Amino acid sequence: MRKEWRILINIINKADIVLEVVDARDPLNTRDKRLEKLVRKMNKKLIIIINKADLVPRDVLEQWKKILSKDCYTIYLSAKKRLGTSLIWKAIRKFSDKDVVTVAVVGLPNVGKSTIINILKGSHSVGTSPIPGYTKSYTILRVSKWLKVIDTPGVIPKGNREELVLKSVLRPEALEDPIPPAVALIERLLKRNSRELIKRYNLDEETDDPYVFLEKLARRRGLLLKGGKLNIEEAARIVIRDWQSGLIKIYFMPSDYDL
Ligand SMILES: Nc1nc2c(ncn2[C@@H]2O[C@H](COP(=O)(O)OP(=O)(O)OP(=O)(O)O)[C@@H](O)[C@H]2O)c(=O)[nH]1
Ligand SMILES: [Mg+2]
Repeated sequence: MRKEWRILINIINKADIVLEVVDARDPLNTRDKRLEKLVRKMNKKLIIIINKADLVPRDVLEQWKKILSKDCYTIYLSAKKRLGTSLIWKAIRKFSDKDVVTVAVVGLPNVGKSTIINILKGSHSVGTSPIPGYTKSYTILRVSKWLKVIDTPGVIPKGNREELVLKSVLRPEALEDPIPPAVALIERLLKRNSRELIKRYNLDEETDDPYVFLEKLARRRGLLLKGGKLNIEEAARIVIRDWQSGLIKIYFMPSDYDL
């Protein structure tokens, strides 16, 4: 068993309730069923928080909530914009009336776990960052008379590099060659909403070819290597970074999946 996994089991053991945070732009792709199975096996209450709701229209959030609610109690909110965050307190109280409740906040890197912890605490107590993998250790915080929360490092799910980039868990700098994962990401984004992607980068015309897209972006931004060749790698990193930090206003819907 991996060391991180063993530590996580220890943390979950300390908790009465586990909050799994997922990204509203792609909840299915950013939930971790292995983690959910573990929580259930350990007989802990699980609540799913669909975070970053500010990046997705309400009717789509409702659709996702309906789907995830089949598996467990689900709420959606925006930690960054502080919208719907009182729902967390209500959800926790719904599942425990202990004098002091301990809650572990878990999920993939970059979904907003630490931002949620800070919202509950009401101050900037733990570090947050658009770069995935920021939180490296566990922090237990007393956020109110009756509530203790535990911030945790993101769990890296199973998957190849392309899949991990799509899930926003692998920073572009960690990739030796960012082009294949960027191509997989761009292909998916173009399929979902090519107009939005073209608009975001001010490109002159539509394309459904991710390589052509990267070339156009490199040209548009004047990304050149010595000798004048286009710096496609840098263009690839830009798209990955922008997706991970929420600058690309594209989201996925249940209808994009075979459910
Ligand atoms: N748009 C938007 N961005 C958010 C929201 N919540 C968090 N973020 C941003 O998402 C990025 C990651 O947030 P963190 O709270 O550091 O995420 P984390 O899950 O703790 O990440 P790791 O520590 O890497 O596991 C930061 O740039 C946050 O500002 C939200 O509700 N909406
Ligand atoms: Mg964190």
